[in-house]
Amino acid sequence: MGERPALLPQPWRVRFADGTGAELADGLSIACDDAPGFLATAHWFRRTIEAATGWRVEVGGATTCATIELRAGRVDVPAPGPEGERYHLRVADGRIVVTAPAASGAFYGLQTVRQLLDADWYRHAPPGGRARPALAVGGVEVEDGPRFSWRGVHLDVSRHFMPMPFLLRLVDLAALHKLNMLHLHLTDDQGWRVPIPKHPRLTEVGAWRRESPLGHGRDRVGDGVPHGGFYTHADLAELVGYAAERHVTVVPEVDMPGHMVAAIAAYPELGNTGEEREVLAHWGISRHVLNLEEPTLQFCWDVIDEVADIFPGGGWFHIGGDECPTVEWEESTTARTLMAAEGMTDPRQLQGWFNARIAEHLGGIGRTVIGWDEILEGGAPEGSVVMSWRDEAGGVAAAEAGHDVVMTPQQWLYLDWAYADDPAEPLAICPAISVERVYGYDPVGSVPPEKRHHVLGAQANLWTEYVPTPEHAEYLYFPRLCALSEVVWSDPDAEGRSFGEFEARLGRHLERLAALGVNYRPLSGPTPGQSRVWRPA
Ligand code: TNX
Repeated sequence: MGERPALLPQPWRVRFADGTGAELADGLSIACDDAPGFLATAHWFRRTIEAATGWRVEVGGATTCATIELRAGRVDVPAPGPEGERYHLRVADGRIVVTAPAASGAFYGLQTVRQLLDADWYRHAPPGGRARPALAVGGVEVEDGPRFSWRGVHLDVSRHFMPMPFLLRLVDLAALHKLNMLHLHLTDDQGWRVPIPKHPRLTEVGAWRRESPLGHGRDRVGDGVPHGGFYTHADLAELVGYAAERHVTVVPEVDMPGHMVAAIAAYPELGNTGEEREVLAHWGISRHVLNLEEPTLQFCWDVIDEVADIFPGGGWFHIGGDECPTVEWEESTTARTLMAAEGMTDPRQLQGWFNARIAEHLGGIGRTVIGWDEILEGGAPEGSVVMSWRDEAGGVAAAEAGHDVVMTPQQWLYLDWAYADDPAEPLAICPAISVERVYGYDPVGSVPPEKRHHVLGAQANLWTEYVPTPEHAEYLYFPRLCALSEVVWSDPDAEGRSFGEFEARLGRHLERLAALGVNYRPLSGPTPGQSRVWRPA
């Protein structure tokens, strides 16, 4: 018997048995209960295994002679997250049986089965194209389920456009860590990435910028290289479908009323001055924001309708709301008139007014508003979900006020920060968040016990000002995302839980990421190629 498989995220209950539990071989069959989504999940697994082994795998209805069985059924485990995502897995007596109340649980059970196999089974073809030999799988029993319902990863595709294959790969990588939310930041000052047929200049003009900062943004040196891109509706529909097959919900964000310079560049009438502007070619917070006139609200509603159509998004719609300076409003007659008419005393209240109008529209199309914690300042719309990014205080205040909360505090979960305050790390927005720091984060730690039910979960965010390529995004995500998966999935009070124990498992889990060709940061630090600093061995 070799080493026990390193399961990650750590399941709530695991009992390894001695000896072989089952053997997988060519002609493997998967029997599947007739419950919603189970068959699709079985076929996802079949495709993965066929690609890695060169075997023929059959999927059929319930039978007694299949090696793998997917059964619909109740699972008892004290994990507080959604029951449907739980699973029970038993490898014994020549069979692998996954029982789950819903297809998402069956999917997670099968992700755990993959972790019982060799790391090489994460590859896309068997060695040399010859079918793999049979594989003995050790006996094991797992009872598992999530700690939180929101287990998120975020990607900013505005600051740097990320090609479709990377988005699909990110879904796969998230799902293998049992993460279930992909938050896409689709618009910002530096680029608009989703076509809106009623307003074609958003992508014709807004998707492209003249250049990007070279080196750190504060140095104000441009690289002279045009950058941009956008997804088509067919691309985004593919992403949504691909994600759904892997039980990942894609939540779209259209950031408003600040972070809108790309839209204002396309349509200057959306701004407060009517001046022509270019899509921003530097980073930071722009003072140029949307005006508060009715046609501009109508524009936002058009965008929301179109984006909501593409992304069912589990019913959520992220309206951004962060970093919106009020200087232009203070100088605008329309905004000042509005303040007077509404009896407002502070220009911050204008953003609350704007949010309320937007939330009313989203409510009308059956969507729940999510916003960054700044939306609390003008009075967050009732029923909105708050993403607490500046620190945890916004999340605590939101929970106190009865809002649901997703914790994404930058001091723990901003993966655009460097791993270490070390010149060998590649250029990053700032230092430093280690794998250990992410692992040590507790999403409810700062929330009073009687308000903790408002915490839906946590999410790691990747802003891409300093992330020009998918390879670099992978470097920043992994292995910190592995640590996040354990924060949002596993039992925080498990016996023997420690960073040392996690790190040992992580070391072996990285073999899986290596088989997938992920450009992760080794635990010992960046390779010379990753750090872009020559350090002779
Ligand atoms: C703040 S987090 C922002 C982003 C930047 C990020 C850089 C948030 C809601 N707004 O626009 O990209 O800092 O870390």
